[in-house]
Amino acid sequence: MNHDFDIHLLKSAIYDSASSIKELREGVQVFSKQHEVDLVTEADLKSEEILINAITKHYPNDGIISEESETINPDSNRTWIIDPLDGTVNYANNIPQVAITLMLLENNQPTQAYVLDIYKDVLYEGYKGQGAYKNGEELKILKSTTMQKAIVATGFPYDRVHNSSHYMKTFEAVLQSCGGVRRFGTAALDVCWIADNKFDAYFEFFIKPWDTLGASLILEEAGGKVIDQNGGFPSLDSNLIIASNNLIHQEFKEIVLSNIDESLDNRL
Ligand code: LIP
Repeated sequence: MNHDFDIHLLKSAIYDSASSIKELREGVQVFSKQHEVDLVTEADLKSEEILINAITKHYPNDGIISEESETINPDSNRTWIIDPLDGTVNYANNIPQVAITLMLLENNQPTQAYVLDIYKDVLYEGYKGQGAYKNGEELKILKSTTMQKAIVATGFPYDRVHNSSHYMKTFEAVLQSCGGVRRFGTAALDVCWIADNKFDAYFEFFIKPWDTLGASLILEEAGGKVIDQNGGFPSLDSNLIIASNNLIHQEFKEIVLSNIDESLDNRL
């Protein structure tokens, strides 16, 4: 990689956030947000503080959208999106599948992204039109698969507690068509792992933009394909993410889109 990107000035902050997340794991206190199963910890808040401070120091006029805070400079045409701790339920239960996402949107287009896999110390990077990288090495999808053999990752939104039936039709259709389903609980890594030749596809309803937008840029730059419920690259308003290694995109997209429960029709 020969270019300098704005996000490079924030690299040390993302590693500082990761260190604080690891340090705060001992004796972690967990709080519920809107839904009882939607959690936040002191580590989410500390990680967010470190990243927001770094962005406002280097790029004071830029916007910031972050999971746990109010939006900063909402009218800027450059907006940083932060997920300070993706996989909070994993973290709270000492399951080492946790990530931080930091990405830049310029005129609503994702242009630069980092996803740091905290416990494996793997940094995924993506730059619009300029490739994807894993710990500095170019990342390309090499795995070849059919839909019948594909390993599909997914997750469920927090309203699953009351509305689980809304998500079963799609889940069952995918279960019947692929080689295996995985639910690892960290959406950014689910998507990056398609780029990293582990998973072949991913779908999830009502996943928040900070969870998957950065990883989606990384995946597309590695040769994959990501769409939302309207068929285009995801945006801040997307309600369904369908991602794949591209080879099975058409088939996978049809399985998901033609098996959406009608209770979701007016919510998508
Ligand atoms: C979580 C995801 C998980 C998904 C949940 C949730 P959090 O993020 O990454 O994979 O299924 O809906 O959004 O809340 O742990 O940062």
